[in-house]
Amino acid sequence: MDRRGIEGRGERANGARRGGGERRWVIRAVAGLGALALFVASASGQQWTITELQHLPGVPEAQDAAYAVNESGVAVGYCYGHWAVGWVDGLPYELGRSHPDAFDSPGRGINDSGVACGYYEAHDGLYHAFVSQDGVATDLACYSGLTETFAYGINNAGVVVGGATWGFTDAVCWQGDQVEPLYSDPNRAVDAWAYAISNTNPPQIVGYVAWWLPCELQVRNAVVFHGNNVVEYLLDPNLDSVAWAVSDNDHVAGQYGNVNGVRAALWRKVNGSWQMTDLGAGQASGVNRYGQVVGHCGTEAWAYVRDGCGWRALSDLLDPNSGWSLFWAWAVNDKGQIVGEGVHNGVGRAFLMTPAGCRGDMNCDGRVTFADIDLFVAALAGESAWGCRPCPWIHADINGDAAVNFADIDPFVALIGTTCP
Ligand SMILES: [Ca+2]
Ligand SMILES: [Ca+2]
Repeated sequence: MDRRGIEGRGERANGARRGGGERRWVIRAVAGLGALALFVASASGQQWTITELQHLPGVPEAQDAAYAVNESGVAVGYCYGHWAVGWVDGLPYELGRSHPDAFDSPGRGINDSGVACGYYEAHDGLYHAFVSQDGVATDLACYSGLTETFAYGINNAGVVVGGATWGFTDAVCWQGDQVEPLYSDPNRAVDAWAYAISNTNPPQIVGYVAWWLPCELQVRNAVVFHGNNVVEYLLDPNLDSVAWAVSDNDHVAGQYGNVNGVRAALWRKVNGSWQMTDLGAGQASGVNRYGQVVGHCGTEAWAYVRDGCGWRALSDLLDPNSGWSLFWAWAVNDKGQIVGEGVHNGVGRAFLMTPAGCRGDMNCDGRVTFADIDLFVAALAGESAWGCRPCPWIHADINGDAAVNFADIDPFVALIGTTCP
């Protein structure tokens, strides 16, 4: 069975204020630097680059997809019908094969050490979860009564999350050769899936639990798993919702359903409770620590990259003559790199998109200079005041807390004169 059908896998400056004296000082400091900026020529213009992730040689042509990307820009995914692949600098490699006749295998997660996870279908028709390291894949354990396993996410500690299923599904977590249920309903009335795990300590694990209703209807509830069948709901349990991704600072992305259909959702934990932002029609599959979200709407990849332009087609960020149609954006790393799937010059290909600029580079020219000061000051007025500009407002979040405020001023000043990595 092809499981792809069931997967998917704004914040203003927060108003925090320092003491009056210190506040006056930082305003004077930045205003003084701003005056200097008048004498410096500025360059601007967000330039996203898109890289085709090459098809594995010798594999029949079909749709390729990249599902995950780590902080080094190494992606993992799928060449339809084939063993799982990864890409380094756009060049493909096989993730390693734990079963000689395995086929139809997506790589679903990769950590910053390059350890990947995914699953494959064997010729007995059953799916098996695996991890792959240094070209060697190993099957993940299963427990009694369950015959199929699916691995979706792996963190930097090597903890893998996913589902184990046989007619019903338990959300599970693997550590080394141990497997533990995160949520397992003894009455088998609830299905649970875990899709993503953060690098925090303790890790945040997100997914959904779903109750079967009469007439084979199922209502899913986006949750954070705390183990031992304890879950934290992200939304009113009467609304269908799924959490597909989690960042390392309490951002969760997913979807929910209301009378207007399926909506992309971004949750953020604020003062101990989860607050949801409705991004618009569609589904969100990936999120990073800056609250940038990627996913799809209809037949197009969409994204919310915090440039003040809202949730919109990812193709808007590309040269219209790129030759690409983008279907689905699956993941975004903390550098803002986005992976997904689309069609390039008529063939189904996976892609990696890389934004120009970096933190502190407010005009996206690749350097942090005096020319960025006025724009940084403008960003301090908040995301809505920033408006829709070619370079993300979130570049002014220098300390990486997903807010832009006075706490970012000193680290911004320290970056002046540097070049983006
Ligand atoms: Ca700049
Ligand atoms: Ca910040």
